[in-house]
Amino acid sequence: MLNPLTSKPSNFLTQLADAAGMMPARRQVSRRSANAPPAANAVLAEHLEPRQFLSASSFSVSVNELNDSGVHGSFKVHLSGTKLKVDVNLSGLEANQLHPMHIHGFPSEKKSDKPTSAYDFNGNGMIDDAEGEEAAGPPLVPIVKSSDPDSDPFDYFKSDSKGRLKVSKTYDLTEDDVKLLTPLNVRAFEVHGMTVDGTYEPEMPVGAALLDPSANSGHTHVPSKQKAQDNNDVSEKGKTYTTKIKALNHSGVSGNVTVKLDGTDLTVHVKASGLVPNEIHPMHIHGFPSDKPSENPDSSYDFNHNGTMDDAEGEEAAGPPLVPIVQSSDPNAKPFNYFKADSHGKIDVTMKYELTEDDVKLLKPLRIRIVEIHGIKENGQYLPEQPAGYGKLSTAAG
Ligand SMILES: [Cu+2]
Repeated sequence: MLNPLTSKPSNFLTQLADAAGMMPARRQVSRRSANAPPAANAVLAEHLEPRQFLSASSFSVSVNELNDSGVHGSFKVHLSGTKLKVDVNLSGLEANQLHPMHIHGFPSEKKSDKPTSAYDFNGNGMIDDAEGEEAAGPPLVPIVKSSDPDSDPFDYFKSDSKGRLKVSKTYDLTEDDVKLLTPLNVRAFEVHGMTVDGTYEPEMPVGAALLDPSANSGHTHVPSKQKAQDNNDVSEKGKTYTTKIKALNHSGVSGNVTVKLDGTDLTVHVKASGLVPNEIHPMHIHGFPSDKPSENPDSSYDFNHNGTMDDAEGEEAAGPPLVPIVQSSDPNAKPFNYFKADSHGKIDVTMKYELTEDDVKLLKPLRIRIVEIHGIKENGQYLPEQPAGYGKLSTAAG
C-alpha cells in the first residue's frame, strides 16, 4: 500500500544532513513504495508534522474525463522541499483554447472527493466548476506559465491545434503554500474548459484525477442534495441583498455591495476603496452549491498558521466562487475579465449579468452567500488572489 508518510523520516534526515553539509546533495527520489513498519512511522510522522514541507513525495495518475469531454491523459507531480514539478500530458481537449489546470484540495486536509454526479446539486447533468470545487476543494496551486503561481495565477496554458496539452514545469512555492498543499496524497488534479451551448466556458471541468486513489476513497464528504434542490426555484423577483465589506489581511479595504436577483438577471453594485491602485481585483459571490451556509473567513481558517487568510483558506470558509464579478454580461464566458482599481484604489461599478437557470440554482439562496474582494500587496509583491475583504449578504431593510 502507498503511504507517503513512510518517506518522511529518511528524507527529513537526508535534508537535515544536506543542510548541515554532512552529505553531498543528491537527487530527491520518491520513496512511495518504501516498506517500513506502520506503527513506527505513525510515531515519527507525528513528530515531523510541523516540518512536513521538507519531505518529498511523488504521484503519477491517469486523468479521467468529466462532463463527457473525451479528455484523457496523465498527470505527474513531484514535490521536494518548496519545488513542485508537474508533468501534464493531455489530449482530447478543445483545440487552441485556454485550459485552466489546478491542484485542488482543502487546507483543512479534508480529502478531495471525485467530482461525481453526487455533486450535481443543480441537477443539470453536468459537474459545474463550483460543484467540482465542493468535491475536490479550492485550487491550491494553479498550473500556469509563470514559475511564481501566486503573482500570476491566471496565466494558464492553451491547447494546441490538435487539442493536446503537454506541460513540464517546476514552481517555486513558498513554505506557506507547501503547508497548504500537503499532504499531496489527499489532493486532486483538475483540468477545465469546454463549450457549453455554443459558448466556450474556460472554467467548466473536463477532467480530474485523485492523486492517490489508494489513500482516498473519493467519497468522504458527499453532502445531501436535498436542501440544495429545495432552493432550486429560479422565480425570485427583485429582492435586494446588501453587505458592508470588512478588510481582510490588513488590506484597509472598505465598501458596500448590493446584489439583486430578478429571475436570471443579476445586478451587482460594488463601491470599494482602500484597494491596491491600478491592479486587477478579482471579486466573486462565494458559496457552497450544496447550500451549506458560507462562514466568515476568520483566523480559525488559518490552517497553515501564517497569520494570513490565504485564498484557499478563504474558500474553505466561504465556498467556491459561484459568480465572478467581471466586465462582461456573461461571466461563464469571461470568468477572468476582472475589474481594476483606479489610481486612487477605488472601484465603483454596476454590472448586470444574464445568468443561466443552472447558475441561478447554484447561486440561490443569496442570504447564505459571501462577497469577497481579492488582491493585496505582500512584501512588495502584488498577489491578485489573496483575500482583501469580504461581506456576508443579507436582505436590505425596507
Ligand atoms: Cu473570490
